Amino acid sequence: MAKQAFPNIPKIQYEGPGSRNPWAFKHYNPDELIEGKAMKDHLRFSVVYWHTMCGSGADMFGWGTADRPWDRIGKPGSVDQAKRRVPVFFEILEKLQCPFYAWHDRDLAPHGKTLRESNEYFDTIIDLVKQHQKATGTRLLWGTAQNFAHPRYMHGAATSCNADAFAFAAAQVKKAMDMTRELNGEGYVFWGGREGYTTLLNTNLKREMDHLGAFLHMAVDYKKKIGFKGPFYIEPKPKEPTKHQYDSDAAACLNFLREYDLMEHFKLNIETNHATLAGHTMQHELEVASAAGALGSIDANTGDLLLGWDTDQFPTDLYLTSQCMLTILKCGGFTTGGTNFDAKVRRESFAPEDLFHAHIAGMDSFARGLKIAAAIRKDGRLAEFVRNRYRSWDSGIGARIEKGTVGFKELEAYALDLGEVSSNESGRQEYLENLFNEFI
Ligand code: XUL
Ligand code: CO
Repeated sequence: MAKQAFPNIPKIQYEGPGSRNPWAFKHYNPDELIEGKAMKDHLRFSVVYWHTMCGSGADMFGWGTADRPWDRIGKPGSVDQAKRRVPVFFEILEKLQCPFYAWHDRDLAPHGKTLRESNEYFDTIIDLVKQHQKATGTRLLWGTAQNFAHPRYMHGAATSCNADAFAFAAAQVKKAMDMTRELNGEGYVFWGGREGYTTLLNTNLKREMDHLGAFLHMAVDYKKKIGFKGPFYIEPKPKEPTKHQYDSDAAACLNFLREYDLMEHFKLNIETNHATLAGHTMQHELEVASAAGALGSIDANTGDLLLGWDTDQFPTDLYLTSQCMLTILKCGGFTTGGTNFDAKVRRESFAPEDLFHAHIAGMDSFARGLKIAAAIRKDGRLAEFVRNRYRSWDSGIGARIEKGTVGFKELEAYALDLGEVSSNESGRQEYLENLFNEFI
């Protein structure tokens, strides 16, 4: 395939930490073994189509700034423009040595005037994407339907007060699932951008949540019908665009899935900026998902804590990436999921090559995070500290509580003879923070 969008950018190769070449990885060495597994299989990097190909740099106060030479010709929002973007995207994937990517239906192909027309546009671009997947050996990490941008979803999609909007959203998800299967996608994501409310004065919360539950059950039924084997993921986010989203954080999603008997069909796709909007750290959200056996995939980005909205920045903080990788390694690593850069270059980083700088930075930061996390695990002091901290549960009264062989009556008798709880030890937070720093 013709590769002309970035003629001056070579395939990005690993050159090691001493390299000063901006077009090289300093830490991401795809085949290097970490804990006996290649880095590329640990990290399973993925580029998103929406920010990378469709991001214009516009914000609520200003127009787009992004310079994208391949978008300069032809009509904006046309199928021709959508076609021109496909080879550019796959050139980026290949040059970054990025094995996966992700899309929304409507960022690959434009909205048509009718659903039929939209589906035709989508089919056309999927055909092209399929050829490029084959030619480059890249794979689809997940597909999803964009059920939040169009005015028809002003009141929500699956949770709209208008049943026609629900039906339209169902038709869109059905088609997006068909196309995900067509491209051998590894998974399928649900992010409920408009599934929530802005005021409770006009909202029947229970009815909306019931509708969302019914919608997801229909998706499960359809998945079985078409024989799609990959997992479904829910992506928690508390707000923006809505004031409150029903999938607000990992715990709320897990509760929703249990309440509507959907737990076995879904895992979570955890995004850093969404975690911080929910008032949590990314590691908290990962630990919550992991504890429920539901950690599926991550949207790797970061927010700006001073701004407080979903800035979707590329993740370059080594504490963040090390903490993520520590939890991910602890729970056995990704299976179908991956490290998906749901991130966009800054409005000021408008040049085409910034797309490469940004992804190289994210990939190197996660590669370092992986190496740091593996070194902390090999050292063993952190895990040993935590294990030791809970040793009172390994024998004696602790073991009996965990086994469920004692109740309040027995515990009262035990406590009456105890005198006082005199065995507490320091939690040593500062010591552990410094220990973590040894590896950064
Ligand atoms: C929005 C967001 C979405 C989902 C997919 O904040 O993260 O792009 O990842 O719909
Ligand atoms: Co996301």
